[in-house]
Amino acid sequence: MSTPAPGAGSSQAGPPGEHHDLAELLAVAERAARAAGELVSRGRPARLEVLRTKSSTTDVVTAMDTASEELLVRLLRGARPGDGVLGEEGGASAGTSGVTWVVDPIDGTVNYLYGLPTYAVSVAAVLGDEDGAVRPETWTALVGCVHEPTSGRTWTAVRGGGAWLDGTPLAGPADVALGEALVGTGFGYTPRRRTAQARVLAGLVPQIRDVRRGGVASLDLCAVGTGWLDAYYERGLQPWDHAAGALVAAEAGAVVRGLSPQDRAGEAFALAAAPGLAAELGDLLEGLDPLAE
Ligand code: LIP
Repeated sequence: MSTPAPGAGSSQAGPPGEHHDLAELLAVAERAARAAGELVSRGRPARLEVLRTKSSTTDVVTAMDTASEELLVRLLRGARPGDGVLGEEGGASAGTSGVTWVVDPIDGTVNYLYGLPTYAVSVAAVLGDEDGAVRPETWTALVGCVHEPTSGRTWTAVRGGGAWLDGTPLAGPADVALGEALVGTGFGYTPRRRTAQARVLAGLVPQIRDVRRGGVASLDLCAVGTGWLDAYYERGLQPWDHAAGALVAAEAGAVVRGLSPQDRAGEAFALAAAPGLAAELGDLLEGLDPLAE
């Protein structure tokens, strides 16, 4: 268990009159993420079968994705029965507390399917908006935990309280010039979307240090917060892909936004970097028209 987040004790969060103990939420998130990480790492069968596919034949779901999400839901609802859950494999279930858990049971499913060691369990607690909608564009992220089972590395973050890797505060990304930037990104699951993303990447690569494609959005966002990447961007992320990692990056000092500076990170686009690089990279990406199919 990482060091409790300083300043994460009981504090006013969300709309007036709401009171959520951020330290409690973080402890619940980390316990659940670690338990699910234990399940998927120790329980991975030698022959891992694809249960079904989603947006394309390469967008896979394994039995471990499902088992991990079932465990996460059981632990989170057991600890906080009044909370809602929004999970990659199980859809959504409303709560009464105003808090919703946004979970990715295995982020980096293709890596996990192939036996690659980089994948994560991502758990975030968010407050929905005044209408009760739970959407990245309007939610208030309260706490986040990204756990990488193979290394044991665990990133945590608390709204307004900071971000940590295994209890050590994160220094955040360096504000480097575009030409020196190591930039992470990712690709969707359909040929049409990947063609568009490759076009944008071709326009970007000559102007930056280099690209990294890890296949795990939550870890890419944590890498920005840890200074292991200077920036990360991707189009088409699902809420569970970025809910926790975006809070880690933001609490470590990164700007986390959509394509335009005034846009929130969401499915349309997500970008994370130090302030100066975020502005420079964002301008370059806007010029490459990344939302055109
Ligand atoms: C993955 C993301 C990654 C993206 C992949 C995939 P999944 O999530 O974390 O950034 O590039 O295409 O969407 O599907 O493994 O949960």
